[in-house]
Amino acid sequence: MKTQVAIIGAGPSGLLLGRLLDLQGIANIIIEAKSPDYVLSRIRAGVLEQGTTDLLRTAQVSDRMDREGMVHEGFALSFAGELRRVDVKKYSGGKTVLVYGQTEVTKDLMEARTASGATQFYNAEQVTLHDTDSDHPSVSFTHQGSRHHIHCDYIAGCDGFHGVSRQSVPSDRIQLFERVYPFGWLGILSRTPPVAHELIYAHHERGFALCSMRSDNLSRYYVQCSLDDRVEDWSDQRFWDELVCRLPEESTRHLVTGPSIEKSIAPLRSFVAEPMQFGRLFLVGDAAHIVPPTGAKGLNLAASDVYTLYHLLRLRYKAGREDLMQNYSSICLRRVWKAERFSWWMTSLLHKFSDDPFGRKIQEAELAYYTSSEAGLGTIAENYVGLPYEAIEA
Ligand code: RFL
Ligand code: PHB
Repeated sequence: MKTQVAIIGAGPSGLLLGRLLDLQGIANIIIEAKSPDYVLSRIRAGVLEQGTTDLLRTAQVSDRMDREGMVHEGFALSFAGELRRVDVKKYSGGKTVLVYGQTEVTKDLMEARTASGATQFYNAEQVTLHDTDSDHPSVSFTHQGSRHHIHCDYIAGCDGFHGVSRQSVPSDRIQLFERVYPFGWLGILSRTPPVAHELIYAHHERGFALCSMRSDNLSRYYVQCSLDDRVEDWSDQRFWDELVCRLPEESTRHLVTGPSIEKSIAPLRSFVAEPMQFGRLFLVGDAAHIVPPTGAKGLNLAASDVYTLYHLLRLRYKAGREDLMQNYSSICLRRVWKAERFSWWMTSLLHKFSDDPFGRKIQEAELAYYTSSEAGLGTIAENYVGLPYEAIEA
């Protein structure tokens, strides 16, 4: 088999890149290790930056998102028993975010890919990358018992943190930067109306909590938990009791509880691989970097990588600008590190790291300072809505 771009992974990065290339007539094949149902069963991000929604519109997969997504103009920070609103729209010069789940984004992209008839292989096994340093790279894999070999011009490694793409780079050519946090997030989804119209990020002496949502009758809540905790340790009742403890009373008055329909624990990690390109292999999204979810940046950062790679490939195929491809890593990394910084900062500000009351008081003072200063609110807002994308020079 032959194609122009082989895409490893059918998460949001791989599907979005594939869709954008399809619309430009740039041939691509997606190779995914899991089944479509498995990919759709992962409940992850919920907040989309304007850059991400604009890109989904360019990809012509935005009809349902624009109908069902909820525009949010702000969110609340709760600390020391108080609730303070961050007017994101006001302090970012008019920008907003859209609450629309990653599962729905993925579903919309999968439907568009299936409708277009573009080639894709799910349940691929033993995916292997070859000759990425040459001008004739290829990918081989086993599908339904047969071995396949795809020859291509470029490989996009969109296969997440545990994927094969980054792991196939020799260790002396890649530098890894990492911080693992000493706690996780326990998340539940419940078919109940959200406790508030906007998200609430809560700092509390018992640990962080987050109230989010997917729709008017679907809530997503998180509490900071120990890395030793297992999902089985957390009955629904224990979860709700803990959430109530960590929220201010004016919020919990409106809390509607109910059975969880999903419950999972995610560890928190900051991670960046440098560079993000190796010959003809380009790492995209979680394959190259991970952020703790506190800043809602993971999926949005994946989208900005896709934006960069898509525009470079378009210039490569439509204008013969092969020379620009070498800029991919440096363009992406400039934005990646700023989002890493914001996610690390939000995580440091809002979580319980120890029993040290001094640390908690400093966090409360920092929250009080940022939420009472125009400059502080501006800093939070401009990062939360997403820093601008770098123009791709033609
Ligand atoms: P994904 O979504 O991990 O998709 C990668 C795809 O590659 C497949 N794959 C392979 N395919 C072929 N061959 C192989 N050898 C392969 N190995 C893996 C996988 O099956 C998968 O389908 O990466 P992508 O597309 O870059 O998208 C990134 C986002 O998914 C990610 O940034 C966010 O979901 C991060 N994240 C969150 N971000 C937020 O903004 N808010 C959140 O609340 C939030 N919660 C989360 C998260 C990530 C989590 N992970 C990774 C454990 C919660 C969790 C649990
Ligand atoms: C979510 O809705 O899952 C969500 C929202 C905001 C975050 C993280 C997760 O910062």
